[in-house]
Amino acid sequence: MNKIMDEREKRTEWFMHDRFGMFIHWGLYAIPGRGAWIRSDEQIPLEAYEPYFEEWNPIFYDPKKWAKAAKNAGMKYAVLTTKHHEGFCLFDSAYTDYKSTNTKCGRDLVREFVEAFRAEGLKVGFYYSLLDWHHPDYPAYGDMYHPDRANEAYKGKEHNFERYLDYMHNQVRELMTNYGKIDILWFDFSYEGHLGEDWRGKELVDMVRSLQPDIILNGRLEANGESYGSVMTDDPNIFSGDFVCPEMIIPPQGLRTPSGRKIPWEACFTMNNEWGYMPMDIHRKTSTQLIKKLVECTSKNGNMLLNVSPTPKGEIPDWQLKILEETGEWMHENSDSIYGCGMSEFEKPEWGRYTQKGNKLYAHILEESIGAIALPGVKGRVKKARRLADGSEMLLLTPWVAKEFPDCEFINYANPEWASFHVDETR
Ligand code: FHN
Repeated sequence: MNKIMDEREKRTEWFMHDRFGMFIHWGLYAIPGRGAWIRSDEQIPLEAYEPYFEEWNPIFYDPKKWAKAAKNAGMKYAVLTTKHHEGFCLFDSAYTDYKSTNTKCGRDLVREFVEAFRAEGLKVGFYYSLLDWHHPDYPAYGDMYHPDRANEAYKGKEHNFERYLDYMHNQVRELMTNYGKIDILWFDFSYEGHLGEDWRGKELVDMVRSLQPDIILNGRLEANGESYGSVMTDDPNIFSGDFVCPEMIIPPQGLRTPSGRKIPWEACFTMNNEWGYMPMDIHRKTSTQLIKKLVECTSKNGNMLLNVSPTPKGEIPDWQLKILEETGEWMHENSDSIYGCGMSEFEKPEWGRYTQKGNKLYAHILEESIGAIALPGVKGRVKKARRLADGSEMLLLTPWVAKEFPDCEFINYANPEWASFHVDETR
């Protein structure tokens, strides 16, 4: 018995059912349009970054449109960057002037996000950056990530990290208090010298859980570049979080503790290898590629958080809306094989992946099939097979080779296109 793991399992039940969420990276960095890390990558001094704050005015921001796009894509929850590393707050914080309500738009963008996504029945999550490249008490000179890490003007500059932690804790308290029920708190990120208790992590988690008892936390109060932290053990600590959040990678198999307990996880992905808005990007993925990754996450008991990067004017780029629309078309026919599904008891087939929910086995054919396909280890356990897209029957067959492979069922599948079907293995 482990109280933290037992409570974690209960809290994440909905999360591990819903499987698919929208990540939204939005901030001043959308204006330069060269990525969320632009201030650090180009070591842009604060005074040179300031014009973006003066200019910020997302006149087309309509989160109701975002929420509809997410819902129609089959997404069940959404996580918005309330504050990314640049320190600009998309919410009306009493602790800073560096916030959206002090820009030309004068709007609490987080509040509108929460209202719009809740109205569409989606759960809402807040991403909150532990790093803050704007706050004067966050260490700058020599910090491995800070834009002013080599700026001589910051050499020997006094900072009071405890005062920064007070600021950070106060903002998290605002986010947990002023916006109603929040379902996910997505901290980002920890690194050498800044992890766990360095953030006053226990105090922070105790505060969050007292204000939002059902909220689920990712593990990045503790996880750093090398390790996911104690969440991977049978003795997770107070700031290990409720789920592991691998980034731009899917674990080789499902995650379990050494004693075999499932560890909830969610892999986050961009659509184009960049988190922030980029008008001229080239690495765009296709909806088919992304759907296959959603299937893979589900087949390994994990979730997929798929990122969109709105423009400075507040719109999700058309090409990203198209991907969401195509994903929604697939989910319209196949979501039974995702929601509430997880890893199958059967070994992964060579031609694709299985997801399973109770006695329903979902076969996702990811390779072009030109004839029958074999389902190893399933012999005698299949009652019927139906295409998910239209409910039509897929015939079990016994090709002449069958007797050589007694543990296989075979299904006639000569359609050289990718599809999913389910088989009832009720015997
Ligand atoms: O530095 C951030 C990055 O910009 C982005 O927010 C990702 C999302 O998981 N997290 C950090 C990099 O690990």
